[in-house]
Amino acid sequence: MQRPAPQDFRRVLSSMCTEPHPAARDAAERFLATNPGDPATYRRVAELEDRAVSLLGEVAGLSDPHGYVTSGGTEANVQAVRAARNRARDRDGADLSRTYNVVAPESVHFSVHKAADVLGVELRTVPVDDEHRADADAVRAAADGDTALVVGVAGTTEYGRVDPIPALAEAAREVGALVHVDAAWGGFALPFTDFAWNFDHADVDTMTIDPHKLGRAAVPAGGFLARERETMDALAVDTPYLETTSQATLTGTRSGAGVASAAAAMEALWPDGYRREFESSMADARWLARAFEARGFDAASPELPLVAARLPEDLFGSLREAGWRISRTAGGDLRVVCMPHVTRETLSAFLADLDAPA
Ligand code: 0PR
Repeated sequence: MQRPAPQDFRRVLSSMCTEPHPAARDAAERFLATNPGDPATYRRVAELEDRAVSLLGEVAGLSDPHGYVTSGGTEANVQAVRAARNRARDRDGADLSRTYNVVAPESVHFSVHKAADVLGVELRTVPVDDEHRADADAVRAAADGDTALVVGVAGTTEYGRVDPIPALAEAAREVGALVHVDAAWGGFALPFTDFAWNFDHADVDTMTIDPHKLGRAAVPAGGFLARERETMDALAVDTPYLETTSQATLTGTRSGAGVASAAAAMEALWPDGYRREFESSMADARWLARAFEARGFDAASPELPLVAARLPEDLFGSLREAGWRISRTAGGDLRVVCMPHVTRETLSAFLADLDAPA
């Protein structure tokens, strides 16, 4: 029987996954059967996780980071909401009848909706401005004494926008809430920009930053970072029969492949490799946005390597039929995510299909 093969990445234009770096692929294969959920037994992978967290801290401007390699951005966002709710409860005397809320821009990833659902907190989403960025005044107006967490996105899923993190952090502090930055996708590009987004730039408590997106690790490898030890303590449960006696992760058995590949990818690429990839993807994104504009399609000027453009419905459909793996924003714009596998050659072929008379 023929061995099944995955699809290749050549026509994948709207995904946040990409080809893992060769060192990350190799590490994933070697550590396939290890479980960082039991760090005392699987010590080698536990050491790699410490290294991965320390490198994630470097990327995110945090010199003494706490955190772990999650199954993805969803788990990291769930944990951020969970930690904030638990810390608010501890502060307020563990009143389980009180409903806390999370304030976030409407551009927040749907994983935060899942988090609110499973954790029994109220999610208050507020409108974004004309540039698809969080409006700090709207966040301030929605926050109150029951706000456990304010979320900002650094690299939004649909438009690649960066929210005003320092202003959001100020709004959070006014009501005593914690601050979470979702840099799941943007985190490995933002160090090479002038945006204020990280732990060093603002009073940020927790962050999602995913090696399995722009970090070029194998799936599954998300990242959860916390400034304070207390945040991890707020997530920990007792694990009496393991060699280690508590666990702060959401999943139990975890992928050693993800952890090892995250460490390997960052060892190989931080910072120069990521910088080169960012510069080339950013140049491609700007080039593509201009190409859309030249054809009369509105395209927002990219801030990170993601281009959103207004394409007619039938054209979008025929490009999909031509085999392009493309998706749209909720507002109907085509989104092209310039991941490392998306080359100028690929984009030229895409434009050639777009120009071809139907
Ligand atoms: N936060 C942000 C800002 C995200 O963009 C995403 C995922 C997440 C959190 C959740 O991360 P996980 O999917 O790792 O749990 N954004 C992509 C999206 O929803 C995920 C994706 C990736 C979708 C590859 C399709 C795909 O082919 O579009």
